[in-house]
Amino acid sequence: MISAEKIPNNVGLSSNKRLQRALEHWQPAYIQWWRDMGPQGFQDLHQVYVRTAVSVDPSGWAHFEYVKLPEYRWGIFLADPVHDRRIGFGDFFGREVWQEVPGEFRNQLRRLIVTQGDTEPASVEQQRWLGQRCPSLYDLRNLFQVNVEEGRHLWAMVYLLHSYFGRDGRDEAEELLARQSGNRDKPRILDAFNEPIDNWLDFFMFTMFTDRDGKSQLLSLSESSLDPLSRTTRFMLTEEAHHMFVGETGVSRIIERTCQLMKEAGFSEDVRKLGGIDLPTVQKFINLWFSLSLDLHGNEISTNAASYFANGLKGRAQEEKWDDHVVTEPVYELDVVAPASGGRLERKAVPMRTAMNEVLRDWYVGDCEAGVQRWNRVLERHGVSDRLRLPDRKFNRGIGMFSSLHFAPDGTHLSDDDWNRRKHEWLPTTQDREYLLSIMAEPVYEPGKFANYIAPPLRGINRMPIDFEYVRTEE
Ligand code: BYC
Repeated sequence: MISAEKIPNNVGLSSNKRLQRALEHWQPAYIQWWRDMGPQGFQDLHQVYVRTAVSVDPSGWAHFEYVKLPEYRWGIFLADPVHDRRIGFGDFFGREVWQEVPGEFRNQLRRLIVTQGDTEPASVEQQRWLGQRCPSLYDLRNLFQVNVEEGRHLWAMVYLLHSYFGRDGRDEAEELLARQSGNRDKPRILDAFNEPIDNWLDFFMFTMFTDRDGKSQLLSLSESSLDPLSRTTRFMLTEEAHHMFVGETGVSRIIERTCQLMKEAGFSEDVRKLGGIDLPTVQKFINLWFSLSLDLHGNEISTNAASYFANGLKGRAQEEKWDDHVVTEPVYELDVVAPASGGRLERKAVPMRTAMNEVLRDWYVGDCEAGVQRWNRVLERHGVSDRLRLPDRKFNRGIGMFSSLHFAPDGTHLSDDDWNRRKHEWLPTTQDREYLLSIMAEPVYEPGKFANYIAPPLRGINRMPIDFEYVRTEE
């Protein structure tokens, strides 16, 4: 239902005056944060054709209208409850799910919710200058759609903090607006969310790979025994799908245009001469964002992950697809770095529960792989023989057991010297970034026009034409 309340919601906020007051108190701080740290230059003068969730049923969460960004209806929406839902995994398997936070799991749950919550405003901060360099109005609108939904996802986590964690939760909610992406003194919690995203190739790779980590983490949280966490993340997942669409099709359209330019240049690979983005550069950005997003899954062997699983707090993606939901006996085999071996790997079996981060990473890698194969089909269709690929999981890791060593994209172990000599072949350099900024310097704000380095999409948003005025200045 469309709600006329100050904070749109389907959680009966008006019947819980204390919570309503707490959230109404947080709201102005949020809006101020959005104005300071959200899309720069697109606050009051522009109207954006966005999808707004007005309820969780299929007709309600795809409601399109023009809004000024600060007036977006950030609301609190939980997916409908599942009748007689039971805990799906871990030591409490089969018992009734919890509607309140059990005291003994309070800290762990708070930590999970804060970590998840922290990523949402972080991504808005990372992307706040992109509007000034957009390749089209269609893309500009997609950027803002992603941004407002990340803002709403922050609301979702803040709702949980305010509702179930009392004073601590309110303090954490304030901290979520105080940390800042890339800030030296108060950075965001997870590393990938402190990386700058100042060009559109970064943005599309981020929405392809990092939002896909969002998908895997949200899938695993949607299995949670804490029912409100499960219901809120389930609804967030419906919005997340569009973000990955933006990333995957964005890169796909760049590849499409690169192929066209390669043909124009007589199948030369040097499309930079024609203002395009060459495939080696695309590959470098895949290498960067895939490896950063692998890190977001945590350590390969983690007692935290084992404990989350045992307590039913955070599970695996699509738990119902597994046979054993308790997992006390099984082991997981993985390659570990043999001690003092100079990078030699050995196969080791560890209790499956301690490898839950790795299990989720497996799911994630498979999902990414399918996306890269779809990109390769564009190359195939154009008769271009180059192929894009995911780097080995050990490549460029900052978290986990491979972070102390260096590996090439094919998984070969490298000495520090070799790595320093060769890393520029595999990761974006300052020159690559300068080149990208040079071709993105002029934003394209004319309806139906696209920057030279990217092909138009196949169709518009919500069946609107491609040359629809997706973002308009106020008359
Ligand atoms: N960077 O035992 P471990 C999204 C720390 S994206 C920095 O593996 P655990 C989105 C860890 O904090 C999804 N530090 O840890 C996408 C711990 O530190 P302390 C976000 C890291 O607890 C796009 C230590 O290493 N959701 O939604 O299993 C746009 C031990 O590690 C990192 C979630 O993350 C890192 N990458 O951590 C917008 C879900 N990784 O306390 C949004 C909630 C680990 O020992 N979070 N550390 O000093 C979790 O499930 C877990 O916290 C982690 C793994 C998956 C992050």
